This record gives sequence, structure tokens and C-alpha cells, in this order.
Amino acid sequence: MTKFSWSRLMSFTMLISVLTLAACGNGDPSDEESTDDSDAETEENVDEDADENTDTSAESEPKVTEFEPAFPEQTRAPEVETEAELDVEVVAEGLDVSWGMEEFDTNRLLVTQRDSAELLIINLEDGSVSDPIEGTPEVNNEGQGGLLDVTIAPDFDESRLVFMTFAQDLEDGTVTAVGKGVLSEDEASLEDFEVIFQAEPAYDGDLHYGGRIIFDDEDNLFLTTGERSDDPIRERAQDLDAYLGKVIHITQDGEAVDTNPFIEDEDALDGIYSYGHRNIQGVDFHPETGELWVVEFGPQAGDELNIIEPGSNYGWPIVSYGIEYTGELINDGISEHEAQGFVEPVYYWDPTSAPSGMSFYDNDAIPEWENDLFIGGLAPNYIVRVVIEDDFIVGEERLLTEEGERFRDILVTEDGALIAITDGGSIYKIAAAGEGTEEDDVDTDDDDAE
Ligand SMILES: [Ca+2]
Repeated sequence: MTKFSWSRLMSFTMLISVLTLAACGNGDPSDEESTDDSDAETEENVDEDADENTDTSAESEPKVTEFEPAFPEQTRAPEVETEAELDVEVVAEGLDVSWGMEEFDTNRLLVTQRDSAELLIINLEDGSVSDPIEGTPEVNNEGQGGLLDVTIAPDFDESRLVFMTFAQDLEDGTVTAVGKGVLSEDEASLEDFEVIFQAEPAYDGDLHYGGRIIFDDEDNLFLTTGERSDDPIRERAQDLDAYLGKVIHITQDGEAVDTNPFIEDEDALDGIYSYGHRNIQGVDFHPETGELWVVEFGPQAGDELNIIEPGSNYGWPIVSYGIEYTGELINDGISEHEAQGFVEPVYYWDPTSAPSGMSFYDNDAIPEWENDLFIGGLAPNYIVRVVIEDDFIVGEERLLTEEGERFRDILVTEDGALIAITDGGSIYKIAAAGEGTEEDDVDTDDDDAE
């Protein structure tokens, strides 16, 4: 399954991923995961040395030493390890960059193919892959564009509505767009596909589309967007008259939800829910608190986990715990968020975890994982498990570190398996080992009863 001895090459992983990306020549030299190469040479000794110091963090040496966390649990949580034995299986492989997925039927997934803009059905039980579903939208697939996320309507069993996000060409550039269509009974086509929302303004660039969508419990959609990366367009993350660098809250028809925080503000766009974000690549609701959590891709280091509060400003690109890829400070080089009037991240990574799609574990199958958060890592290549107590991060684990895959999205099935899809086109299934081997408790004391 693994073609290379990635464990031996761990220290070169980042360098290799840079070279691999360059060699692939996918026309995406500025794919930011690959631009974090300015200090590739200093990566080499890091992993071997990790055991020698007293730092119990799952991370290697920090890259950015200029900043202090706002509170002790904000970064470098202690490393934890899953005790349960796990089975790891590659259910399917050889696909395109697989960006988003949804379990629309027990053990059957809708999976988007970013570059080819195909929507496929993957059967987790037999590994079968369907023909591309007809009727998907035309996309701009340059750079980080393409067909992005997919989800289904809460009433999918009746409506058969499928929602997708994608990079769309407009006259002045591209936007993150949301559309919906009806999956035909034979599952061969999406019918009546229509675009319901465009995160304007359009911009002539191919980076930072955000693009995750999730339904809330009132059957409305949260959409995340990116700030389109370049200076100065990224400053629009701070502007309430632009949908760039935002969490957006819309109905299934693409209208602003009428309880949104800026609905009364004539100068602000009604769909905005929160702002000051960089490039949110993962989103899920905490199973216990119901809070909306997001993970956003930082610059060099400074990837953030945030809990979204309506109307709040998360600070990008004014403050950050990371630095520019060039090594320069961002803006005035200020990391503190709260002191500047912004929401502090619950957690940040240094060095980067290159976080992508994420999912809370809300299932009984692996009890020790209950309410833990799993995040796909692109470079370094692993799945991050985050253990949370009272909204503080108290532990971190790295899973599948030796696979050498860029993990793009994570999902927990109804059966409690963790599914991960990758840029290399593989579908991983991680489940508790030895299904059905639980021994019945034998209450021997009963025999002694008199
Ligand atoms: Ca921030």
C-alpha cells in the first residue's frame, strides 16, 4: 500500500512534497502548502530530536519564535495516543484530488474530484466507484479551484437535493460559488442544477477559495470562503462589503438568514456571519456544545482553530501567530488577537499542520474518541486528532504519518469509521480492529448468590 519508506524519510517529508508538487507541474506553483519551503533545510533534524527535550508536544520545534500564546493551552498540546487497536484500509485508490465528501446512504459516499470536477459515488463496503454523475457545474479548475465540497439537504431522503461548492468563472475573475441539484433516482445525474450563491467580489486569482459547507440544525447552510491570498485583496477579509475571508450563513435558496448579525447594518452584506478569516478549509459542529468550529489555513505556521461567534472579527490579515512565507512579519508583527479587539484562536499550530477538512467524532464505536476532532493534514501528511476539554485543547495525536498522503477531508460514518480522502486519490477507512470481538461481561458473582 505504501510505496515508499516514509518513516525513514519523515524528516524530508516537507521537502519531498515540495519537489513532488513541483514535478507534477500542475500549474499551481503558488499552492501554499508547497511554498512553505523556505526553511525545508532546517526541517531535517527536527523529528529525531523531538524526544530529547522536555516538550511533550506532538509537534516538532516551533518555527516562529517571535510570539507567545495568549494562554498556555493555545498551542503545542501534549501528545496523546489512541489505545484502541485500529484497522486501516484503503477502500479505493487511483482517483483524482478528492476534496469533499458526504455519506448520503449507509456506507456510500458522494465524493468530489477537484480538478476533473467529477462527482462520484464510492461504496465503502466493496470499494466500487461509480461513473461520474452527469449534470455537475462547469468550474474553474486552475490552482486551488475546481469542484470543492459536497453535502446533502437535511431532507435528502425526500428532496434528493445535493449542494456543492466550486470555483466559478465570472466576468471579472472567479468566485467561490454554491449550487444545488437533485440526484436522480438512478443516481446517474444531478438534475436542475442551479447556482444559489456567489461569494463576490470576483477576483482574478486561483488561490484561497475556502469552500466548505455544512447544514445547521435549522436547515440553513454555513459556507466558508478564503480571502484570495494576494496582497492587497486579502485585506478584504476585514471588509463587511465583501464576501472574502468570511463565514457566511444562507438559506437553501442562497438568501441571507434573517437572524444574521449584520442584517440591520446597511453598509454590510447580509450573509456575513463572521469575518477576518484567511482560508477556512474545515468546519463542523461540536457534538456536545453545538458550537461551530472551523480550522483555517495560516501563513507560515499560525494555522488556527476557531469557535465562530456571530458578528465577530478573527483578525486576519491584521494579526496572526504565523509569518509570511517570505519570513517577514505580517502587518505590524502582532500575534495577540484579543488585545486588538479580535477573537483569539482556541488553538494554533507552529509548525504548520496544513489543516484541511475536519470532523468531530460523534459515535460510540471508538469510545475514547468521543467528541474528539479529526483534521486532515496536507503537509506534513497526517491526520490530526485533537482532544478537547471545556473548549481547551488538552491533547494532540498524529495518525497515518507513514502513508505519505495529503489528507484533504475527514468524515465519520454512521458506523463510526473514520474516512479520509486524499490529494493522491485514495479513500482510507480507519475503524476499531476486530469488529464484534467484544466479550460479554460474565457476572460470576451471581453463581455465588445464596
Ligand atoms: Ca485569527
